Amino acid sequence: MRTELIAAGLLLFAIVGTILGMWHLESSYRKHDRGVLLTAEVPTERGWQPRILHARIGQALRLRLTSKDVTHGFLLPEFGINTGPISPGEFTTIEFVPDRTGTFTFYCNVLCSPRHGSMNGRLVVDE
Ligand SMILES: [Cu+2]
Repeated sequence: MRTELIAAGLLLFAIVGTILGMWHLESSYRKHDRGVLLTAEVPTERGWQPRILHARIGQALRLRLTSKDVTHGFLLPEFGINTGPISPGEFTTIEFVPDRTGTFTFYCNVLCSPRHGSMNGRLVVDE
């Protein structure tokens, strides 16, 4: 009887452990999914896609940046973010927590094309 109780206890422990493990794995996948993919192309093509980003004050914003054509760079001066060069096909991930609301302009800061000067977008941070 005592052996059966121990066996049942171990089985229950294994089942609960497996369920908790799967739940943890799934929630960590979800966390990695949270980022916004931001792609760069010279402005005669599409420029930044998306051109407008939305975030909430106090909540981490994760951006995965990549380029579809030539080397670009991402500069968001109000939050002190400068990725440096982003080569075509490579990914750079940045994460930061906006500490104020407003609309902020981000730029390409690598001379990428004759239309480089118009390659910008907006980050809108809401309450
Ligand atoms: Cu540029």
